[in-house]
Amino acid sequence: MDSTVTGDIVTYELKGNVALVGLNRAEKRNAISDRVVEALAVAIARAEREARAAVLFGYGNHFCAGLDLAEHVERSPIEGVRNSRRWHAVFGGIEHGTIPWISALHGAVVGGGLELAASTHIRVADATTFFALPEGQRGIFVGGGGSVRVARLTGVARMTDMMLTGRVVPAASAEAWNLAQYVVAEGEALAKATELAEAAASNAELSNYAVINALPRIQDMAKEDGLFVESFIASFTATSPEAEERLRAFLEKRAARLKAPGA
Ligand code: 1HE
Repeated sequence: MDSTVTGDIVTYELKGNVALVGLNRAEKRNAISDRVVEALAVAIARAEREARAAVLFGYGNHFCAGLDLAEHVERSPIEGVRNSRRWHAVFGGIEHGTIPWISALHGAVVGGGLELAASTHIRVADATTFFALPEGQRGIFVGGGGSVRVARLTGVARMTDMMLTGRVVPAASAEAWNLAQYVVAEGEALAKATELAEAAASNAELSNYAVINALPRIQDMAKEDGLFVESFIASFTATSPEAEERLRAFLEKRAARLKAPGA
């Protein structure tokens, strides 16, 4: 394994062409301090340069306890705005970068931890995972993109319930709530997320870019605008040299065939 650790608070390893990025502050349940945000930004930039897909996970018993509340207590209103905008910029680098991100979730995925997971493209939750938005209990509001990203995943009604009542959503409900696309047995999220990242990494880079950048934007467009944009992206990706080679490989029977699940 080509492996490097860039810092103690966020770890980085390159396994083949998949970057493994770990939140490594287990003694504080991987709470997101300013240092964690900046270390994440470094790891995201490095993954963009070196990898074709990335996995985000947390060390210890929890994926992430959200915003570091100890730091937040000291902030003035304008510092709070700057902090939130920085989270948006860094998490936006995951959501609208050039490579797919898969998060491996376990234990608490709460507050800003859920906002971070929501910026990844695929979420894999193990059986110990629970989701919550305890901002109301702390006297604050989501500030890491949750009102946009979490609300789009769960729907506004479910997010409103989580925020108003402190409802904790267990792994067993994660797929129905659209908080995770996969639910696996305890301890298996990282392996599953890595397997999915390897699959995504084998796609054409331009197709992955279109999926993670065009698909969410098209959802925000009027129907006719979305169809119009889709045609251009379809033509642009299909006429790339990589697409031509992949299409030829299929026609010449050099490409793997799809298999029915379990076959
Ligand atoms: C923290 C944080 C934190 C733990 N900021 N220090 N997030 C929350 O409201 C969730 C708060 N945390 C918890 O509910 C629990 O810690 C957990 C369910 C995640 C884990 O429980 P447990 O029993 O394993 O750990 P613990 O004993 O509660 O915490 C261990 C240590 O981590 C302890 O510090 P210590 O010095 O006493 O050992 C905790 O204080 C510390 N810790 N969570 C700071 N979040 C951009 S807007 C986003 C807004 C939000 O994210 S609001 C939600 C914040």
